[in-house]
Amino acid sequence: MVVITPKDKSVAALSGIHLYHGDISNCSMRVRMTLEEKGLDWESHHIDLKKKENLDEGYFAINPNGLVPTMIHEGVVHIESNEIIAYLDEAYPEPPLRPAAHADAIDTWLARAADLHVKAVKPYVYATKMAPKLHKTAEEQELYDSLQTNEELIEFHAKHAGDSQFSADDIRTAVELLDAAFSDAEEVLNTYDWLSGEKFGLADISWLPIHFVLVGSGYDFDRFPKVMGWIEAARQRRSFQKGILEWCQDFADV
Ligand SMILES: N[C@@H](CCC(=O)N[C@@H](CS)C(=O)NCC(=O)O)C(=O)O
Repeated sequence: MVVITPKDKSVAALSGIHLYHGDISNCSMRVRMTLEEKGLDWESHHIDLKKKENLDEGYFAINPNGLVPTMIHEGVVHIESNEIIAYLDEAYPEPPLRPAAHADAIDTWLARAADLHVKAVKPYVYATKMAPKLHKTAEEQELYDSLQTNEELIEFHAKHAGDSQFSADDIRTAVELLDAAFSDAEEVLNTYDWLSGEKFGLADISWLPIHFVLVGSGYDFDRFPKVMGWIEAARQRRSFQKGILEWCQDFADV
């Protein structure tokens, strides 16, 4: 659980579940899916990343990294999507999404998703089909630098601002890491129906949004037939429809 004390103290007065999230954000998708799986009501605070609505002092006063999602649960501010979904599963145990028999493997998938986000998922998305929509002008980058204090994020965003581009090395590294992860997923899916084991769970919720934004960015999944079957099964779930498709029908076309 990653709980923070925001500069904006007014959010402590919010009751219930409030989610600051983005339609195209894979990290937001996993929280929306979990809320749907758990049947929880939540209040939406939508932040349009293509309009750079997160580059706002007011939002940085809630989430110091200026990232979505941020979940406020009874006035307590939670960040980090993979931590938020694990927290929700503990706070609302039904239906269980992290069965004991597969808990370690599920935790490993969640940690891997968190680890690969800035190293692989984000560079791939920002450098491919979505690049023109996510590109920051020099002015937007200047505003970003005035708000952001997280060194990793400053470095990441400087790579695609103004005339800068991600290097071929950045993209190669991203693709290698993603290929390795989906090869491992293919192996798990040779044995089980879901990445989380016999039943749909948090590992699926963590990785389905990654697949969704990568496929929308042009990543080739034909090499992974089990992964493709997994997606077809997942698309039938209400949480996929409500958490992903209702907000973002086609990642590349938004
Ligand atoms: N580790 C964070 C990453 C959050 C993140 O990078 N969110 C993206 C959307 S998926 C975002 O807000 N991007 C805007 C930006 O980088 O300025 C999490 O898992 O919640």
